[in-house]
Amino acid sequence: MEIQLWREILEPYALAVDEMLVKFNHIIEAYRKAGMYSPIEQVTGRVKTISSILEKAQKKGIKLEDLEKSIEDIAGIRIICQFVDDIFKVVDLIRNRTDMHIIGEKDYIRNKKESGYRSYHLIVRYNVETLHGTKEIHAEIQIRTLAMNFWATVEHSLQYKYKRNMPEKIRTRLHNAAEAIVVLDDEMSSVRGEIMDAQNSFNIKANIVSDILTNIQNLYKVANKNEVVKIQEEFFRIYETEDLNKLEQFNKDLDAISQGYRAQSLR
Ligand code: 0O2
Repeated sequence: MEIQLWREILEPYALAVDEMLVKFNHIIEAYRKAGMYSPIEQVTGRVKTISSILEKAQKKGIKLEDLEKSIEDIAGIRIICQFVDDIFKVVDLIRNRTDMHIIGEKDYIRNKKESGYRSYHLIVRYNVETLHGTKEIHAEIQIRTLAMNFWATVEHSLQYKYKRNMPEKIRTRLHNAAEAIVVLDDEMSSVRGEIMDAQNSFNIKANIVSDILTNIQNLYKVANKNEVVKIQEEFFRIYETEDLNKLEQFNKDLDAISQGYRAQSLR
């Protein structure tokens, strides 16, 4: 097949990956802006390379004309979570969306693969708008924890290095490492509450500080400079106490002062 034709075939998949990345990143941002813990830690995406598509087609005996129908991971999204529970939250989140329809599911978390690989896979139907109209494509979404991703990345590189001849010693080590990853994920889940509390208060504090700084910046335009400098000094003093409640109260007081100035300017 000509390179130009490949480009045309892959274009809608690239568009789908770009769009889905924007959507998943927006979910992360929305959670964080609301001062909430995001079940999605990070998201990446890729379009399968032509050589990788051809390799898979050859391995599975897929005809060239059936490529798009039979290879479901030409568009691939990888969602990384901190904890195993988050993976199932993300699956539900995707299940409830109207722009991605799940048509296939593989739970390699509860049923890990022979290799030790763990991850949750979804195949979704997704529509993209092209110059020639709406095109329905399939995309694979892999959802896994940071620890599972670490294992899969290392194992994938070793698979690539040894092709089908991975030495038994390395295979055994990878199996042992996969077991260790299960223990690590379990341990992290058991301290999840502690970790999430710390991360939540970090996000809440970041949002309050950002509000306070915007308020102070706006006050510079309307209030007496000396008064604003005093407010700023008071802010630094409270900030250093690391007391979230005091910071929250200070933010409310500052809102009231700002509203007062706004009311004055309308008179
Ligand atoms: P790439 O290079 O990541 O795109 P199968 O017939 O079982 O071999 P199938 O039917 O395509 O594969 O589906 P499966 O098993 O869900 O695998 C799809 C993708 O999951 C793979 O894509 C890998 O990305 C990942 N994966 C599956 N098994 C393993 C594994 O043992 N180790 C690692 N590191 N990744 C795995 P590709 O196209 O094989 O590879």
